[in-house]
Amino acid sequence: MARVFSGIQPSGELHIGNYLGAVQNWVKLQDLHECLFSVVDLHAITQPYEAGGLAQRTEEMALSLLAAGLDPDKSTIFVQSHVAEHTELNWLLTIVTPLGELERQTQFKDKSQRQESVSAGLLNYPVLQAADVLLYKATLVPVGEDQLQHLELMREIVRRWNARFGADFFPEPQAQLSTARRVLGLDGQAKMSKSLGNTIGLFDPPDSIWEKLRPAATDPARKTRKDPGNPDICNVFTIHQGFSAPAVQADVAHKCRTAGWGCLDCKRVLADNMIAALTPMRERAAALRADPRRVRDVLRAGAAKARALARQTMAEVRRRMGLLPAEA
Ligand code: AQP
Repeated sequence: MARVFSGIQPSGELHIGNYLGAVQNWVKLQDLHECLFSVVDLHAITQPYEAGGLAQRTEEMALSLLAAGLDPDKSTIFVQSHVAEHTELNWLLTIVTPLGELERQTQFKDKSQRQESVSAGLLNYPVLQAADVLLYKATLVPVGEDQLQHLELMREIVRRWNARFGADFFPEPQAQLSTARRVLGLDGQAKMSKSLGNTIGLFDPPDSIWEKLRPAATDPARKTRKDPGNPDICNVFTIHQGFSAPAVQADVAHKCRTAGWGCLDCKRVLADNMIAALTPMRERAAALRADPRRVRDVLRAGAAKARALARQTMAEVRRRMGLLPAEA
């Protein structure tokens, strides 16, 4: 049994890109491994944000994860800032992190281009991510494709830290990708992203799902109904792979390649399958909203469990790095 860690930022509503790229996989992994999942609020504040709404967004993200199928009896679910050791380990890992590697990260370059003033926090984002995973000595990190470069850097940080302070103390974590590793936004341009507003929310009602899906970009080479399409480069097909049964996917791919139907026909089938999968989640979210104490209890218990593990790791990290113990 591996130990699994992954996180999600409370930077907006949970969308189908997050779900297909990561959360759907988390739900499966909790039956196979020891899992910790965190709402990473300290990551979310590396982008411009409104302090007034952060606490509510954090709670809403936790609620969304429960509605999507995370089970607190199987997984440890908690808020990153409730376990102070994340920031402590973050600082200690910066010592072995090469500045050049941080500046080379694609996500840093992309996100810093969208901001007028770029903070050191945004540059440091992958080091905090390394701290998240290493604090629990997790070996498996289920993420979308956009996080692979950060995972590579995390492994480099492990190698450097281990070489200097203790051979094999931290395991090298492995990324685990889902089948829908990169869901594009509905415009077919950038990746589907909370902050870009190109999403379908996990709890969108049926008419809104159809409204958003109907004009969504497909294979650009398919200009008319008679042109055959290529499902391998069609974002709508990527979404089919997350919501439609294998036999339906095969049928959809065949009809696309042979121009057996139009993109709108394909989207109707997808909308039906999405609505069938998402309706129970929307209903669970509504039930949780009616009982806010439930989410808070889950987060309190999750933080207590995570803190106990984090403290063990930090005691050893401090010792290996030569810090004077507080009680000495
Ligand atoms: N479009 C996507 N396709 C596949 N996987 C995705 N993920 C995010 N977008 C896609 C995966 O979802 C997990 C949680 O992501 P996150 O909230 O930590 O940060 P993110 O990747 O930056 O997500 P967003 O939606 O793009 O948020 P903002 O706009 O705030 O930056 C990760 O495992 C991610 O790979």
